[in-house]
Amino acid sequence: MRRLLITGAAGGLGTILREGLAGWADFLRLNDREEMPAAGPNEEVVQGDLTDFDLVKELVKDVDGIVHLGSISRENTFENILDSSFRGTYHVFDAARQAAKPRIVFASSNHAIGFHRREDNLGKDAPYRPDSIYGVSKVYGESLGQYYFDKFGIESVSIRIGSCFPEPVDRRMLATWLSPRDFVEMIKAIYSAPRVGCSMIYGMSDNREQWWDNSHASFLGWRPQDSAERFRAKVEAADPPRHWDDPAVRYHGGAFAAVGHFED
Ligand code: NAI
Ligand code: 15L
Repeated sequence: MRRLLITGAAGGLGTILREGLAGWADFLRLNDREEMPAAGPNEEVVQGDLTDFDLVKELVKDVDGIVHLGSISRENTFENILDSSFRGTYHVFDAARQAAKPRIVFASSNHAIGFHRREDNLGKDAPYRPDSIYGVSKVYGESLGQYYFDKFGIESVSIRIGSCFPEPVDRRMLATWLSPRDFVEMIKAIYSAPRVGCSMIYGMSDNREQWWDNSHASFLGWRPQDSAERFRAKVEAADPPRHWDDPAVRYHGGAFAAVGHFED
């Protein structure tokens, strides 16, 4: 399973995967609506929008897997999220159905469960509690994965990514941080596993503070190697503590849960 399509390849995570999977993947097809660096060996770069279904059908041809990162990656207007996330994600799953049913990784988010309180540790059966329209779009993407598995047998893994950046930059990320290295290794594990069915895994490193339980996903054989702990002193010095009942501290989703409706 080493011929992969990566959508959203010009973005932060797309860039991490492009570098991290080079040499491991046999072939990477890279899509984004923004410009991307030119193709290297065993790469193909295709600029275009996921709202174009004909384009998406071309993109999924001849691949074993799709890492679907392409979407607006934070709260935005409903119209923008409708096009980029709802429409684009449907196109990816349905094009996969019409092709050879490649295994799909869906970049979900902690904001699908962002309105749970931080004292509550969440496992695989935690009810959805989206903290934004963006979070609702991730609930929808996870549901598409379930539907396309139940009806058509398309395997997928939804990763509820915490905060995947070079390093944690605030106190919340001491719990939610997923190191780029752990993310790359997670993707390799997903495409190396003999079967994944329709699964969900939380995307966080081996941080001291843990809000999410990944024991149900141990079959993937993925073990995070990094921890946010080595950044604690730096983060705490830069980010003063807030009251525990501040909504940005009370909920898993942090600021996404604390702010009002984007379009007001
Ligand atoms: P990003 O904003 O850096 O990259 C997203 C890319 O998707 C952009 O390059 C954008 O041009 C592209 N894109 C958006 N709509 C598109 C469309 N209709 N057609 C083609 N390309 C489109 O975001 P980042 O951080 O790389 O995140 C990637 C994915 O992971 C997103 O789906 C995001 O929601 C998800 N995620 C990321 C987290 C993180 O910590 N970085 C946390 C949770 C989820
Ligand atoms: C996300 O879903 C966003 O894509 C990312 O930019 C961060 O805000 C992340 O969640 C987070 O919760 O830190």
